[in-house]
Amino acid sequence: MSRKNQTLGEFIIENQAEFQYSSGELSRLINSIRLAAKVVNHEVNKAGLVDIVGAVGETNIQGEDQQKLDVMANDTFIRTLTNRNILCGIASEENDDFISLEGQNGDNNNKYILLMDPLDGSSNIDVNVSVGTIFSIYRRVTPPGTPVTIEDFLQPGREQVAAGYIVYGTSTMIVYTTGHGVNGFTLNPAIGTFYLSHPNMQFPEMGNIYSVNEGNYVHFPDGVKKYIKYCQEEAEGRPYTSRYIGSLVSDIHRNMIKGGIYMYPKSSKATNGKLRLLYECNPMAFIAEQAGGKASDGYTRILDLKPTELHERVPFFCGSRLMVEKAESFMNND
Ligand code: AHM
Ligand code: MG
Repeated sequence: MSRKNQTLGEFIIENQAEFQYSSGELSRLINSIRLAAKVVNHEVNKAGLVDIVGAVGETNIQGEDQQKLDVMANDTFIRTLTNRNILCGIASEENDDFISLEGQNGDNNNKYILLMDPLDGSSNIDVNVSVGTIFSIYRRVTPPGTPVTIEDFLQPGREQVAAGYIVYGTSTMIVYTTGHGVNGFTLNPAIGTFYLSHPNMQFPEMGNIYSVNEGNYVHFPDGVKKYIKYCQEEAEGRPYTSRYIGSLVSDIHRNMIKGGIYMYPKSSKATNGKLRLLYECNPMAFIAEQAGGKASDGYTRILDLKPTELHERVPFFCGSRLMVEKAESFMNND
């Protein structure tokens, strides 16, 4: 249930009943993500001051070492989540391996694991363009009381219990799902509070935006080339509008609000595309489906893929259902 002026904190408490088996851990987890998001938001907002306070690797006027923002975001999320003792494991796009957390008294009794891309699109920071954080939460599959193993992290995306993203944009938003629809909260920076601004977000079934790095066109498979040409033809409401920020979170966020398709296909240069299944595609696919959209690798539902390694990449087509289906039909007929 949502109501006017509802804060994220109130929303979490009022909707806790929807978390099956919940003993409040998932609520505490979302609360911790909210806290880390505010810290990262504060740092990202200062990024333009780098010439004044000192560049990465230098010491600033307060005598603090400047950290790269993606490293800072990674550290902030890991520290905030570890300190609150609600997870048994974390995997991050920034770390080679997963981290096993012991929990209180070293008992390994926590049941959730989290995977994240702490600062996606970070090459956009230097030019003042939106970046984001993406997270994905699962229940562990190995027995409680033992250290987590790789099996806990290599679950198909359909097993996610929650997923979300934070967009550090013209305003900062948290958008997340626990499998009961998608809700978006906007930060009021003056008081540091997220308010429910986008209840029950829905991907329009059809849209007129296509988002893809067309610079890679010559390297794309024929089906993708044909679909791009289809988007550009003059017929039945086409040509569509091309919009590509190069920040996955922002591109998907815009398309979810306006209607559109995001594509990062495989190419002759990158045979599995670029995006990471566990940190980027699965959480975005869960959100897209919860909002009535669709996500696939061009042939197979993203959430049905069985991951084989932590940092695996997959081609990604995500957005308005009818647009993704159309792109798939071009791939299948090729
Ligand atoms: P990153 O995790 O290294 O930031 O890369 C992911 C980003 C996405 O946000 C974005 O959609 C894509 O890379 C853009 O890649 P490209 O510049 O190849 O179009
Ligand atoms: Mg990324």
